[in-house]
Amino acid sequence: MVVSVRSVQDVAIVTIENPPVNAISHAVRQGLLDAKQQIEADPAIKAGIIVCADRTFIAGADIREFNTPPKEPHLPDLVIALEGGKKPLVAAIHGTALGGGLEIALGCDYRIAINSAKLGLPEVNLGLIPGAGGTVRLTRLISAEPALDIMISGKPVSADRAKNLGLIDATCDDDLQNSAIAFANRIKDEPRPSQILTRMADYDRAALDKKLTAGAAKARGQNSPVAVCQAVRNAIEMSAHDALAAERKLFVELKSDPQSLALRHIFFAERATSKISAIKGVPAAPVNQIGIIGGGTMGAGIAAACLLAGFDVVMIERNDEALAQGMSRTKATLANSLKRGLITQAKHDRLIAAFTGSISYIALADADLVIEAVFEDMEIKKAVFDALDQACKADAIFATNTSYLDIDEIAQSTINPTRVIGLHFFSPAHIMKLLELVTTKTANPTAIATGVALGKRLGKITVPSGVCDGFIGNRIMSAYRRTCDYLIEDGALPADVDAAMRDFGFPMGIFEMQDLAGLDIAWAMRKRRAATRDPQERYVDIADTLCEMGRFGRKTGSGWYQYENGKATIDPTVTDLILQTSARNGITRASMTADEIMAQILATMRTEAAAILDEGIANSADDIDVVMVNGYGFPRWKGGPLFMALKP
Ligand code: 3H9
Repeated sequence: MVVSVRSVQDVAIVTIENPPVNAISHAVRQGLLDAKQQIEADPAIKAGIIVCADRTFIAGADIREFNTPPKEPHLPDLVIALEGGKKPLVAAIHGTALGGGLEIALGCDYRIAINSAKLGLPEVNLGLIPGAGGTVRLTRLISAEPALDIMISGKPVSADRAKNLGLIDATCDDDLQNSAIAFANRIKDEPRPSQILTRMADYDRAALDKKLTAGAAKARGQNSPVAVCQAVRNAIEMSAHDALAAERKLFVELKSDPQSLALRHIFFAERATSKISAIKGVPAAPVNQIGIIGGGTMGAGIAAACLLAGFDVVMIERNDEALAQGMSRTKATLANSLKRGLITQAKHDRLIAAFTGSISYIALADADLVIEAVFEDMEIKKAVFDALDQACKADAIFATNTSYLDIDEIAQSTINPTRVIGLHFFSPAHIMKLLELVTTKTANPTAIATGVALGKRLGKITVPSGVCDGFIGNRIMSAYRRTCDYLIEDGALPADVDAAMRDFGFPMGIFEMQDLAGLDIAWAMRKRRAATRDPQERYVDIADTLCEMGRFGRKTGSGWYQYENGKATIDPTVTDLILQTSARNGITRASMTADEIMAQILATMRTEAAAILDEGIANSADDIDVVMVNGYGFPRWKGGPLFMALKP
């Protein structure tokens, strides 16, 4: 029974138990409707409470059911049924009340939440809008502006904020169920509050209009934020009955919108990446202390990420000056988190106390896991791993953050290659969600399981990858960057390629991105590889020439573009260089449309992805989509290059 009813004197307690997150499946909808009817029919019952078992209140409609024909009772009708009747209902919220979960709570007369609870309508993240009256009830209950903020951001609010907004009526520290029973006993004989649909919280029309216009403009080609704006407008301009009908229509349309299909695909794909069959049932090694080798941008960022996740961290650098710089980079990140209110002063101080540094590897004697993030040079890395072999305990796990180097070779240089894995973070490491877990030929299941567990603790999406040049993400990016070099030699200009990518939905184009990251690192790598490059392979040397001119991107004021006060402009010098290069190589330049540019970029991504799958580097096409969406700016609402190919 996913929904059960028991009573404590004259209060009925309706418990939903549908693990893992009490999503509203057909059985839950039917169970709740039956429970409501039972409460109404039982003369001994004066009020009811809806509460959930396990870790959370209802996390929303069951997204998996969206791909099957809808079955009665439908959620909007259930909410209306809860709202009607003679006896008051109280929603008792812990964990998260999301989407349809919050809509059920809005169908109750009162909402009480435990202090740690979060409440939100995140449908926009799935390419949808709330479809069970949420747009209308939330807008009318807490006012249009905050309702719009909640729905358009998709971000949940804390119980405290929800109380201030009037979204919930009471909070409690713990013992939610007893607090809810006490609450129900207080209100059971009082007149029932008016239904939310009959109310209309005050709002400032001019401020709201500004927000609605800005919200729709920021959508960048996404349909659901625009639909949210429309639904909020409807909620204040139409009768409740009409606004509910209009919401339903928008929801049903969006459910079959390719953007929603893509976002739902990514939602499940992200949760599947770390379910690796080879480590099923294998426990992770316990990790308390993490060593970080190198305090550069990556090392310092990884240290901050580990501290924020509650680990003790020891940073190792080659001398006192480098150590001081590295540690202050990490501390600056923590200070920034404090400034932005993401952590409290007490937590900040705890993290600082958990952070130590040394110029001696001996300080790693107790480290359970060490992550190396030094300069990308095989010999330097091997020297680091040699030092780790000497200093660390026998069961410590070693990881390298290399982006390109052969981790099998690094592993083989150590005494025990089975404990070596790759943990490829993305910059800024404490923010970027993606983590590539590189599994070498020799890595043992415990080391891999520990990498997965670490990713989870850090709040990352961990995607396993085999060893190859660039692993999954950088390998695909190198391939399409090469294609973009061909495109500019064949007739496009960098600004054409960048505009095509931005129009497609990338936050920036490949040339803008190179200018931001700096052109010098890739140049150094190309020079290292020059000797082994296939002379038959087409090679475009425009980026090399830019570097020879000292144009390393934004940091030097010029690269593919010229920069003034941070603003990029097209530089005729670069345009001339491109035209001359085409002429020198006997290429007749031909203009290209944005669609043609994107078709070539996507085709390259797919060809490289197919090779990656063939070689067993990635476990699945979905994993590749997750990497491209979370690490390389591929628009989430298009689902990834492989999803697009399968479901255009
Ligand atoms: C909606 O409500 C529409 C309505 O307005 C109108 C309808 C008419 N359904 O994320 P986790 C699974 S739209 C089905 O790893 P966490 C998830 O796949 C919905 N399954 O845990 C995973 O399965 P598995 C609006 C769901 O603790 C497992 O639960 N709601 C759903 O890191 C654990 O998930 C949302 O968009 C679902 N709704 O985070 C909320 N949710 O174990 C979406 C989760 O097989 N959910 N699963 O891999 C979340 O944001 C997070 O899952 C949550 C927990 C914060 C709840």
